[in-house]
Amino acid sequence: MAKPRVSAAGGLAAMKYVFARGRDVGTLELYRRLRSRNACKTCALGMGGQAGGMVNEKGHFPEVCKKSVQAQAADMGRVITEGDLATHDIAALSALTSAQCEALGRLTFPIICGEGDDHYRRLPWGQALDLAAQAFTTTDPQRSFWYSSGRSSNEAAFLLQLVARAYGTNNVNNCSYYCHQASGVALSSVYGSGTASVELDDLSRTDLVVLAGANPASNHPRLMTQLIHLRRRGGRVIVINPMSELGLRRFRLPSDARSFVAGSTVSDLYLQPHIGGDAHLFTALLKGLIELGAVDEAFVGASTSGWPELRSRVDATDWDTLVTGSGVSRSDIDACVRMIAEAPTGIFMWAMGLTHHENGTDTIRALANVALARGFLGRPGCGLMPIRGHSNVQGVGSVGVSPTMKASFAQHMADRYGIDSSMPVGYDTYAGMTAAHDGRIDVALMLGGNLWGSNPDSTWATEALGRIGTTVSLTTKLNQGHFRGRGRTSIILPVLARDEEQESTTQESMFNYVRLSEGGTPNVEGEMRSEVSALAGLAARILPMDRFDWSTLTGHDALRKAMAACVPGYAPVRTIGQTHKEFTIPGRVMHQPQFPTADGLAHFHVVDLPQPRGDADFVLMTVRSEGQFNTVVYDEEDLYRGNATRDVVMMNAEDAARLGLDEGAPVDVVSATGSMRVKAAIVDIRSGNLAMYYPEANALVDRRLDSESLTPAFKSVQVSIRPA
Ligand SMILES: Nc1nc2c(c(=O)[nH]1)N[C@H]1C(S)=C(S)[C@@H](COP(=O)(O)OP(=O)(O)OC[C@H]3O[C@@H](n4cnc5c(=O)[nH]c(N)nc54)[C@H](O)[C@@H]3O)O[C@H]1N2
Ligand SMILES: Nc1nc2c(c(=O)[nH]1)N[C@H]1C(S)=C(S)[C@@H](COP(=O)(O)OP(=O)(O)OC[C@H]3O[C@@H](n4cnc5c(=O)[nH]c(N)nc54)[C@H](O)[C@@H]3O)O[C@H]1N2
Ligand SMILES: [Mo]
Repeated sequence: MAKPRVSAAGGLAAMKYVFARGRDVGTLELYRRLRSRNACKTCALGMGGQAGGMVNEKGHFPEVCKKSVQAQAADMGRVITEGDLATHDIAALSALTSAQCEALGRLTFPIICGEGDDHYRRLPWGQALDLAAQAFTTTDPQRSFWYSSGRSSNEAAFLLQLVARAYGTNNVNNCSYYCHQASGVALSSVYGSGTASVELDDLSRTDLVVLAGANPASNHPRLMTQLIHLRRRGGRVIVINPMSELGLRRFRLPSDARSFVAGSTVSDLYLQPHIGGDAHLFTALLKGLIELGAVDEAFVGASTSGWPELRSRVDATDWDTLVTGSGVSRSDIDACVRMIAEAPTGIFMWAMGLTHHENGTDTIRALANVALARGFLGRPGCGLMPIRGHSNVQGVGSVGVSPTMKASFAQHMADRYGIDSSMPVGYDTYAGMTAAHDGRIDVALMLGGNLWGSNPDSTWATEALGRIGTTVSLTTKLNQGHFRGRGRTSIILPVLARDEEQESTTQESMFNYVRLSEGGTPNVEGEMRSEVSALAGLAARILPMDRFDWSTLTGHDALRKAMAACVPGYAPVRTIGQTHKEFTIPGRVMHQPQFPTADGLAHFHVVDLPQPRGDADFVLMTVRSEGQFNTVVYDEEDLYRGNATRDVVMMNAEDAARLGLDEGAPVDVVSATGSMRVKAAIVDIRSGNLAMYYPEANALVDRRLDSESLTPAFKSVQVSIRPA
């Protein structure tokens, strides 16, 4: 069995890491940057902003995690030189691992690799923008594709979608299609808004947290403070996860002496369903609550619709189906039902473990059904909370980087900028990739991100991106996608991170809180420009000047005025640059049983359960380690799962014994899409289920999508294991 080097997550190992990175880049400088008034770069929990770095929305200090230190240190230090590019041809760069790409350092000048060239070379900004613009002006806008990751500012994201639409296409989308889109679709159908119904304060009042399909000990470490404080107040935490994650059992809070020394217990009950067994499990919990008489009939009667239909479906579903389908024993289900029934208030939260499935949207509806049946909505301390990924992924979506526009937003775009509201609906992320694979994309603009590493079926992704005429990337650093997922011509423009920008920027947290980042200066010298300035440079070259004077939109204040006028709920952003007053977007936090649906009610949904698992030997999920941020790998080791390297397949001890495999034995993992030779790593995971690391394992992930959210099923790949 793989033995983690630590007995609890967080704690000293995390602190040591902070000091080691400090030694690399200068401890004082690192601390100064972490404390600067900028929203934290990593997850969407939303630290920093005007209260200063390492401070949360409630003003609590210090809130720092290993992730923010990694991300911060990574933007400081080494730079890529022209010599590096001359000595490494594309073949050599393509052979680099993610960690090696990251170690190359910051990109500080524009570069290009033309059709047929075998090297990237430096070129001046003016020429880079001219060449990029030429790719846009010589094709039909419908043959272009615009993508944004979730780390960019609201100002840049708003400008990106405006430029794309003024140019003539709705082909604008962001990484949420591969992330929390299922949550947005499901929540809109439940309560008429696609984001969390809670604010940070609700977490400090609730009696119960149900945490499903998420590993915040690695991915949202600041959330651990809330869970541990909840338990100290006498509340309870239920974890639903096929894998026993060390940090969801025991965690040491670096900011709390007692927890730091002794470690804190995180969960009261830990259920390990099959991968994809959640819809069965939530239905079982609902059936149990009904049988126990624990349904909040008053809330259900007055504030919801759809209960009678759902109830008869649940009554008609037998316990055997639910127990077998979920993989959780009846006694565990009963214990969980009792805990949910005993709690006066509760918050249900989840992440990719629920969204990355073909029935992702329905699984979240099944979760919402349980919360609604207990009346855990429309009251303080209650609600539904998708644990968002990137630090500004929610803002990027709010300000319009999406292939469809809300009616009022579209009206503003038409009135102010003359944007044609009859343009066809644009490509979502996967549709854009498919169009590229079919040879229907001539030019793509990427504001951050790594589409190559994030897509399923890496061979297909390489082909798709390689068929694009010109790819234009705006980035802080180079990643594998810039080498293995390039257009025939690829142009890369170096940009500033949010804490290096001359002008302030805004971001939106998962609690619907809009923050102001005041910017700063870069720690490395170079020609990097702000994201807005790079986009504006492109806009000036491709947009018709007769319809609107686009040059008035290059300043962040001007963009904030435009956002205040166009984006629902963003009015206060108009003056945030002067007042520094951060704000919660009105109408999203739900403390009254009155919901933004047409009938004002919250809606139950009858959920069809997925078919029993096929005859594949195993189901594989692809997950993150605590040493990476998405496709960017910082450390080979996964401290919390006890893996020294990433080329492993994590499996249950009984499964390994049945296959005659010891820890470290070489195996081939084979799917319909590909095969990888890795080593067996024995962990505590539900038998019949496997885990491997993203992004490497995208070589195995097939291209099945959830038909409602259009998100790939990154966490349910059918595979077999062959001893090598
Ligand atoms: N350090 C760090 N922080 C990050 C990121 C990062 O890469 N590194 N990425 C950011 C982004 S963009 C995102 S979206 C989030 C991702 O945050 P998470 O969603 O927490 O990350 P994952 O590792 O993809 O998967 C989380 C958990 O889902 C469980 N799981 C998998 N399949 C199932 C299932 O079928 N059912 C259930 N119940 N559980 C399942 C896995 O065992 C794993 O513990 O984190 C954000 N924060
Ligand atoms: N198999 C599998 N695939 C997955 C997932 C999975 O769990 N399993 N998870 C999915 C999820 S949840 C997500 S969100 C996607 C992630 O998809 P993306 O968001 O496309 O990928 P990232 O790896 O987050 O992008 C990192 C890159 O962004 C750039 N960058 C960093 N900071 C900045 C900045 O300040 N400005 C600019 N302009 N660029 C910057 C750098 O080039 C960096 O290398 O992947 C998805 N793919
Ligand atoms: Mo994500």
